[in-house]
Amino acid sequence: MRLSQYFIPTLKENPTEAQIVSHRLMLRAGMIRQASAGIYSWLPLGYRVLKKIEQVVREEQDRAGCQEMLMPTIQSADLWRESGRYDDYGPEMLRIRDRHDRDMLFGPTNEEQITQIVRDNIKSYKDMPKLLYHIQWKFRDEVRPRFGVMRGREFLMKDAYSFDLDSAGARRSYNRFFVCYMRTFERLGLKAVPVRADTGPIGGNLSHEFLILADTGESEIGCHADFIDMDLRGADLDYDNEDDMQRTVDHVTSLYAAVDEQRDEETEKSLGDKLKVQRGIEVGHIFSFGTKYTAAMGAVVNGPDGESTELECGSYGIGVSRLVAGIIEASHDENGIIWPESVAPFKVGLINLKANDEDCTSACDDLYKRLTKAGVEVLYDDREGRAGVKFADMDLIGLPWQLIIGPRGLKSGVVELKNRQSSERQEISIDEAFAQLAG
Ligand code: 5CA
Repeated sequence: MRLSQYFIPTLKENPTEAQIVSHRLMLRAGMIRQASAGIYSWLPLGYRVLKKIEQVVREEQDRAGCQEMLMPTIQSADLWRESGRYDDYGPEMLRIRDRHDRDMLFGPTNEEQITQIVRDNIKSYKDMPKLLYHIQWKFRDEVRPRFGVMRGREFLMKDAYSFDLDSAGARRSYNRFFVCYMRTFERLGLKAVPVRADTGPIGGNLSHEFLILADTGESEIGCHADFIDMDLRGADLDYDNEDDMQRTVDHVTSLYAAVDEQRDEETEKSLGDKLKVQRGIEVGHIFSFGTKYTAAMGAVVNGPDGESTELECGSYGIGVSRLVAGIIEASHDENGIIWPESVAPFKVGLINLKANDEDCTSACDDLYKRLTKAGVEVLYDDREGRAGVKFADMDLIGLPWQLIIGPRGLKSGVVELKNRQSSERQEISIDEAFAQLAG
């Protein structure tokens, strides 16, 4: 993509309405614009990141054996009357009436919708278990939408649902998502701490929140220092081995982690210098709630003994749009965003230091074409203008690599490759730069 043609309305000044760094940087880098309170448009750069995160989340759901589908944003109120949540949900639910005077709503979550689908289409124990998910916009009329997409009213969520024949099966599904979440957040370059949690309006008896550590987080957590060093990505986790998974989950949950009023003074004292107290952002939440919805809505299957059996369920959410802000909170410096490579909107920012110099421009154009052809995503700053502005913009946007090409270097056959994260700079030949980035 040529920057001269890209729609990326960057801002030099800090917008006054933004109280936290991710909100400031998302506005300044031209990623989002507010449409109304807690509702945002995603501009091209922001949308690329949103899609990248969505894709990592999707790949890890698929790997865990969960099947993607898509349910609507608008749901019927009658469905929610069946579960009893139409009245319970209160003013957070956006209620709509259609032209036939039927009560509808913009879904804040989809337990009822998926339970209806399973109830109407699965009749036998032989079709169990089922793990299903979708990635869809939600609406919650939050009292205080704030911090940009961190706490929006409209937001993108991955929500998955598990259906099992019995509680042992439900526990296996829960473990599977637990492990899947550890892997997902690791791939996104985040340290996420699983914390035992309240189930709130979703209900149930077993629940964990996943929090990433950031000073601007809305919750205070106390946790064992081992969470900070834990690395599950390299672990050879095998979803087919239930015992392995239970071991992993047991190990992780045996370490102390508690949030806000659930923190325990005595345990924290006993941890000594192993205790980490930090603020956190909730990026995921998993629940096991037994037959709460299936019983209310009559979702049963014929069991092996011919008896009808209520299904045991769980639901598993990840805040996809919140993660865009969460990753920035966890990864930035005074100059701007530092994207982990797995979700960066482009891998490389190619800076032409002298766009009115024919040789320099032809070298840049050439390399841009070669890299693009090799499948490398490049944002090419081909604008005329001052080098300082280009450096500042590129640092603000935060692509993992900057490739800086100027007439002086070219004379001696070198270009500069800068790593945004480490600020390390290398002077190398064009071919070496190409090999490093395309390799
Ligand atoms: N049905 C369950 C799980 S599928 C559920 O709705 N869980 S939740 O309420 O905890 O939401 C799941 C995730 O969505 C949260 O962990 C959070 O990351 C994200 N989320 C919730 N509310 C908002 C919001 N107002 N803005 C942005 N993200 C949100």
